[in-house]
Amino acid sequence: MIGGLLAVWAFGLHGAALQAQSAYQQKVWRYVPAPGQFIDAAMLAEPETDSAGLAALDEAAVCAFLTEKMAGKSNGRLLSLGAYGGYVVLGFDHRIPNGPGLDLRLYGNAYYAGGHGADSETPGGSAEPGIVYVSRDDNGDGLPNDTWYEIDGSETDAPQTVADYRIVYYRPAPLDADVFWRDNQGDSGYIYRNTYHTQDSYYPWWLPGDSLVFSGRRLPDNAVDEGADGRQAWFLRAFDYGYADNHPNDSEGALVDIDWAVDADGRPVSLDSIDFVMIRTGVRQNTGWTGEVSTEVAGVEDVHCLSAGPTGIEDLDGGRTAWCVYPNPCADRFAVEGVPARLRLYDAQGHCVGHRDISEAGHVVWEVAALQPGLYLLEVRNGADTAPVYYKILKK
Ligand SMILES: [Ca+2]
Ligand SMILES: [Ca+2]
Ligand SMILES: [Ca+2]
Repeated sequence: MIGGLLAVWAFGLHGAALQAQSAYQQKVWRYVPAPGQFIDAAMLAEPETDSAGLAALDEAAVCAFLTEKMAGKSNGRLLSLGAYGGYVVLGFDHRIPNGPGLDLRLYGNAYYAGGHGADSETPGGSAEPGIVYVSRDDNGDGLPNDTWYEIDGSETDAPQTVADYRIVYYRPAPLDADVFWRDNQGDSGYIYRNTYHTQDSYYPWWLPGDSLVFSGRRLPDNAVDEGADGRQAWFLRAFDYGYADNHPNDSEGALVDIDWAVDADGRPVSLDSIDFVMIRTGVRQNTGWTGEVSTEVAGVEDVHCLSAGPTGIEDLDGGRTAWCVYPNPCADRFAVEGVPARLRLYDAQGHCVGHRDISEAGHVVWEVAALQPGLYLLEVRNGADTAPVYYKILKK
């Protein structure tokens, strides 16, 4: 019933027309990968797309396709960002609060090798760290054209880190040649083709221009060849914290805190919420036959959204994603975002202690500082005839 209503109730929130709350990204705003072995038409278009269709691709078409695949999911598509610098920008259907503790879970394909788990001295196995940036739609136009703040990860000040790195990749001719690059540190080299990936080009051919320029922080090389007797055996160590595709998806290392955001001078900024997330391959390293280190992104999750996975908060919404209630537990206030609804708050004795409405604005902040600490039940009803859904609210 509610699902049916949601399908027809578009509502305005932060200037965008939305239908339901999702914990996961709803839009791929930008996808600008660097060259790499996984840059492949198979990632960007339906399999039946013919060569004329592939030739006609542009960034807008690619982003529309990826949005369709990735909206509302953490497993819709595994996007490779290519070698150093390649990036993706994701948007959401609601403003993500900087809640208590960690806020964003970053989905990639990192894993630990045997004996190299989170509690070991040397966590890692396959880690391809990507730098995370967050942004708020401060100018209110709904577009990711505002200031980006870097998440200050564990390697920001590492000795090998280069703060002002810049690299240029040149479109190869023919397109199936190795891709030449040159950086601002006096180095140059190639993204080499290998025998495992034989697609037409490793260069993102649909992007305009004869070269691609990326700049930002370059993280230390994290891959070590532990092979012997001429055999390569690459171990990609995980950095401590603060990066994408660095620790496995279900580990704490896959989470970051919006509190870690810093400005261009490295000073902490205080963001109470964000609207956009950007992830960029942070390592520029070639690992022999296994190719370049390239960050993968499958999704970003707002862990405070009650439609999210396990957060330690019981979701009595039955898995429906109509509303987002945060933070929970709360101290002075909580917010509810979602389709228009009638809200009632009940204490543990079943007494109604207040009511509110979510109007077309789609957002209500409920001050609860005066209430006794304890468990409350939030009733949410989005139509006179529909059954209410309930959220447990823990007031601290
Ligand atoms: Ca936080
Ligand atoms: Ca990876
Ligand atoms: Ca904006």
